[in-house]
Amino acid sequence: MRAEPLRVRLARIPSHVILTGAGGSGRWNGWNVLKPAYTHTRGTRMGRLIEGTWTKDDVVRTDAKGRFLRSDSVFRDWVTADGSSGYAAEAGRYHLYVSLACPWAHRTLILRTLKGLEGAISLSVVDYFLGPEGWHFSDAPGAIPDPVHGARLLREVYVKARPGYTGRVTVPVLWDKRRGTIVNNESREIVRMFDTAFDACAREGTSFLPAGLEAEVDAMIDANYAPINNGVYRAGFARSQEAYDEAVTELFARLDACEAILARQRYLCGDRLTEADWCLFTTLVRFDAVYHTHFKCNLRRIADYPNLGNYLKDLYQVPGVAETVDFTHIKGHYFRSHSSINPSGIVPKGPLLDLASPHDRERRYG
Ligand SMILES: N[C@@H](CCC(=O)N[C@@H](CS)C(=O)NCC(=O)O)C(=O)O
Repeated sequence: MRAEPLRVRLARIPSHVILTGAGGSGRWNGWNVLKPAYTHTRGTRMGRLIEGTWTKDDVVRTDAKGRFLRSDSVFRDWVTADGSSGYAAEAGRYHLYVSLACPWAHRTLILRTLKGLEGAISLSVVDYFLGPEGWHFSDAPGAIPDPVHGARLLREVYVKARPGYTGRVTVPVLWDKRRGTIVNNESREIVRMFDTAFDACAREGTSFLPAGLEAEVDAMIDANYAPINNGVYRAGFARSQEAYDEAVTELFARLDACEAILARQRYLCGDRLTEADWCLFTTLVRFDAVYHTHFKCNLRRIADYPNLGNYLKDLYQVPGVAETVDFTHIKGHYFRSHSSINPSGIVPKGPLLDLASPHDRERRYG
């Protein structure tokens, strides 16, 4: 059979199909332009540093099966109470860079607040829009410029720490003003440092790593990481149906498991709030507003789970926490920055959330 002319084939394309280039091969393939954009889109464009130079020619990384791949954080030094690591926990020495949109950075902000470290560890908040230049500072509501370097872009901070740096420019970042470098840019480790190393500078004596429970807390953080915290990204940035299906199935299986744990006890590791709760919280609080629609994690909402839904409110209502949750930054970031997922950039008005309304956790578990 003779192939139809391209003009005829184009005329039959349904209006919801977005035309893009000829796909990744670089060779002309007439049929490629007829595919819906999502089957071969090059994905959300992101920049990164290569040997200290910014490159915009980067996309979300996936494996051969279209599964989202997250890069490991590069700066992994530790602040310790006694300074034996070369980084002593001292008031006024460290600066924290966060985005209010980012669930990883949000963890560190919560620990800084709950430990009462605001006076000891200074703070910058990037603008919520993550564009081709990476994270930037602005005077938008909620953003806090960089008092340490007066940087316009977060990548300047990375290059100051390591002029030949190759890698992603991510938040959170813990900067050492004394040694002039980044100590650490991995949220879970910064959470642990704030929780355990800074007691001499902390206003609050609360610990989120109760003695004897360390292994359980770590195991819980591990168990939730791949299916839930990273799972929403694995679903949202999947580049194949198979990869998406796998991520969503694992995500909801683990949410169901957490629902069962929370049917037995108030918090993930028993009757004490731990780092494991805060590591889960920052994903849960974004879930119904963003991940459910934007990342297609839509088997259920958190509000549909009796225990997880009430637990989310319980954590949100811990004094100081609600003030760290900024839905303008959260929704603005995801819906405006990921142009391959939401090309219009329109930020939805809803859903209406009632995280401040009464919950049943205290009554049930005291
Ligand atoms: N494993 C890191 C992940 C940090 C991360 O990926 N942050 C995102 C924001 S949610 C980021 O800054 N992305 C910018 C980029 O990758 O270019 C952590 O837990 O701190």
